Amino acid sequence: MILTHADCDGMCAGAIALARFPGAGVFFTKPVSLCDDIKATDAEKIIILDIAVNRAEQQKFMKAVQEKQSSIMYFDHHPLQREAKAKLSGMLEFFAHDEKASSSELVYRRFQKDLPKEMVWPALYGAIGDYSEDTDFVRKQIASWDKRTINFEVCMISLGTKNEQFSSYDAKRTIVRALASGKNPSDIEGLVESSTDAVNREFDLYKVVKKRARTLGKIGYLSDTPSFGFRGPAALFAATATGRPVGVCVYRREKYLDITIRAREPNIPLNRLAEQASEFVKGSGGGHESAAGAKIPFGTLEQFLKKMNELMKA
Ligand SMILES: [Mn+2]
Repeated sequence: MILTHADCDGMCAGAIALARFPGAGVFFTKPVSLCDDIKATDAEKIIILDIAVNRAEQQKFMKAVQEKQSSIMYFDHHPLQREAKAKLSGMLEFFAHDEKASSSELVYRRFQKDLPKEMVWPALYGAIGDYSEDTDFVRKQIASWDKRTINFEVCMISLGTKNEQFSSYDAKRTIVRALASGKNPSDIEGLVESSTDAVNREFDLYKVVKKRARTLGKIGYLSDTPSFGFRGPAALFAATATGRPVGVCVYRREKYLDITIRAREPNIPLNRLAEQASEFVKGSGGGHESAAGAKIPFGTLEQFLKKMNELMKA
């Protein structure tokens, strides 16, 4: 059984694992449901891909792994403390963790010798789709192919799945199976049209952000993001439209504010900002250095943004 993340890197990593174990089932999960899904999975071998283990869930995760009879392989690149990393290496059948590389790269490198060499394409798609292409592996591999073609195919996955037609787990499983069978993303019926549509909607979103974005210190922000599906670009556009280094977009959920954070400049550790600023307003947050998010209580946005500014000065 393959338990993977439903984003571009997760789908591509899933496809590579599926190509290696064609009989496997593919199940999409998230950090919050990973432990329960491990417990509920009845399989000889479980491969976990691209799912972070949040600090709060670590004990539970280790317990779930230890209690499971199945052999478990785990490939991930989300931030993890050194002690947890050492402990996990001791209890898993195989554990690959590298914050610099994508999960697709990590799983491809592990199974490479048992796969056709074209299976490196999904590894490249996953890496580029996850902004993790700055590795020796990707640089070396991409030199063997037409970079523009690879980038085109990445966009079919990352943009094509932004539309409703391809955003369900079932539709994403179809993509994983197609990639595992050696098809290209552009071979999948409807995916090219879906990507084109997503691009058009993204440009429309930019127009909205340009009109509505406000600023607080070094942050450009949009407090009423119209669609949750485009939150990464919306956050980035909020920075771009206001000429600020950091952009934030806020999406109103039923019980909390969903915050997405992006930056236009390098070396701003967004995950640290998200974690500390959200803790300050009794929320939670984290992510990658260049792409982070948080959940905060209603009415705390201004405090949250002020704290982020404060942390950036420090
Ligand atoms: Mn990933």
